[in-house]
Amino acid sequence: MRDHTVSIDKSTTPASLTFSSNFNVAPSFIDRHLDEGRSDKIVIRSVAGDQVTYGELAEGVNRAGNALLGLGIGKGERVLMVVKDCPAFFFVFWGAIKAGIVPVPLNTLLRAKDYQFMIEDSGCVGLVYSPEFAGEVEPALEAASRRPDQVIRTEGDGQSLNAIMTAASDELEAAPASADEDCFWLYSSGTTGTPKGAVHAHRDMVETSEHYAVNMLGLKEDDVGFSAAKLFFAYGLGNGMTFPLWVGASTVLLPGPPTPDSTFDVIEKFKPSVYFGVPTLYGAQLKALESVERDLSSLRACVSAGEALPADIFRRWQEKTDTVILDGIGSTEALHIFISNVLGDYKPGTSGRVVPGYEAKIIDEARNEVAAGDSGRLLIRGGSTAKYYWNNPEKTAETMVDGWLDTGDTYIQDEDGYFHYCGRNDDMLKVGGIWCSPFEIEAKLIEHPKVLEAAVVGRADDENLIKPEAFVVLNDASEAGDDLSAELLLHCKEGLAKYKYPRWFNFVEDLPKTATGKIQRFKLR
Ligand code: 3UK
Repeated sequence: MRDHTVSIDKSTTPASLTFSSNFNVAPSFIDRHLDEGRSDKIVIRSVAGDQVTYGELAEGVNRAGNALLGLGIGKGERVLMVVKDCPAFFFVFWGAIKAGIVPVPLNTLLRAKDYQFMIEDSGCVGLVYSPEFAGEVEPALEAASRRPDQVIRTEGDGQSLNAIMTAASDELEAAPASADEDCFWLYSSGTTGTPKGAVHAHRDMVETSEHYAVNMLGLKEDDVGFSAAKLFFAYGLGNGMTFPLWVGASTVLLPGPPTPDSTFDVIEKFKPSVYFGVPTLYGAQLKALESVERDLSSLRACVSAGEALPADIFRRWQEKTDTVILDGIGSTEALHIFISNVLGDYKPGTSGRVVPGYEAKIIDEARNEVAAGDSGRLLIRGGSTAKYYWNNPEKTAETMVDGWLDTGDTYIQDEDGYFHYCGRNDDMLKVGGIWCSPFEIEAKLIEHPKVLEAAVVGRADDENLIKPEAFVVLNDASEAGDDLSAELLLHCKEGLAKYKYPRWFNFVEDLPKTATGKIQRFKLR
């Protein structure tokens, strides 16, 4: 086999993937398209007006890789990315990988305190950010106990990545690597509130693209993908970047926040064939469709992930748009969806069946597999799962056992093989598809001088989607009331990522606790 190639035998299900011994994944997703005659095909369209062809993409990737090397960033060193959905995201991510550097895309909705942790934890040598996020990134750099050698904005005045790329060479050899070597990281906040860097290998994006995008979604060269979930999420990274790139298709980018209006505008203007959303957004879109007509006729399939899709949202969306929403469960650690519904085989209200290429088992407390119809912990195994958590051997040992990944979710598999979601094994919440730690919200509430104690739990709203609810013990109970609720709400909104504020406040006299003083959140739910 030549260098940097993967051969795919589709005569079996799952397809079997064989990687060349020298395998850097960038040429398979980027340079291959030049050989296959797609140089002039547009791969990226953006609401901001950008259009990028496969030829321009390959050139931008080489320039960005050379720019990072020129800044002195070496093989295996990390570059954090706080970059909006735009062509630069593609250039930096793939340029780094091609150059043997490890890109680490970060959630752009976070606050300075979160970035500070990641700057310190990752030991990154570089940080690239969109100027829009300076307000949170710069204070994080100030506060951090170590500063990356190279901090650079994607664009704007002075020394920007853009300017360095223009001066850099447009030729770059892919750095030697192997299918199982570290390639990129994604931070996950699951299980406990502290983010953990999930380290992914070069093979992982090939595995998800082939097993999920090609085999389950039937994604093809003439598809146009649109992901409301941003590229920095594993979900968005696949939907909006790796999947379209894998099959030679194209993608539409929305740099701003995904709202019913902004997403409908994209669908009407760019006519995507596959749309990727999250339950909360589908719910909001349905609400909006009660009062406006929108043309969604370009869609052949819709996908939902991040949290369970209520069957009622599935049904109403099908009624309104005549398309089905394929719910699937994925995770940052698995990189993408491993149990899913598919066109022609779906059961609303379930996560579907195992994606060929993955194995799943549900186990009890004694780690024995449970019978169909019984609930237990969901473990999965497959070629795309993270190798380990950076700097966190305890969590690695807890979560990744004998090649199996513990999802932290409780599931029941029914007689027909469909998986039914039954909640988390921990107190973590998914809000709008994004992790939300009750501990973090509680800590914020306790910072307020009038608050003595606080507990946060998930509560289903009128669409059956989980949102944070706060139970608060005050220093002076007589201050309880709507004014104080409003004050606490403002306090939370100012200090936490936007989606994390409690939607309900309850003032209580005390909190249910164990003998050792641990809050019993399950009693409040
Ligand atoms: C929950 C779901 C029920 C579940 C993700 C698709 O969400 C993604 O990754 P995260 O690391 O969270 C993983 C956790 O989220 N979850 C996700 N999807 C569903 N629960 N039904 C679902 N359909 O608790 C899981 O353990 O943020 C989703 C692709 C890639 C992803 N990273």
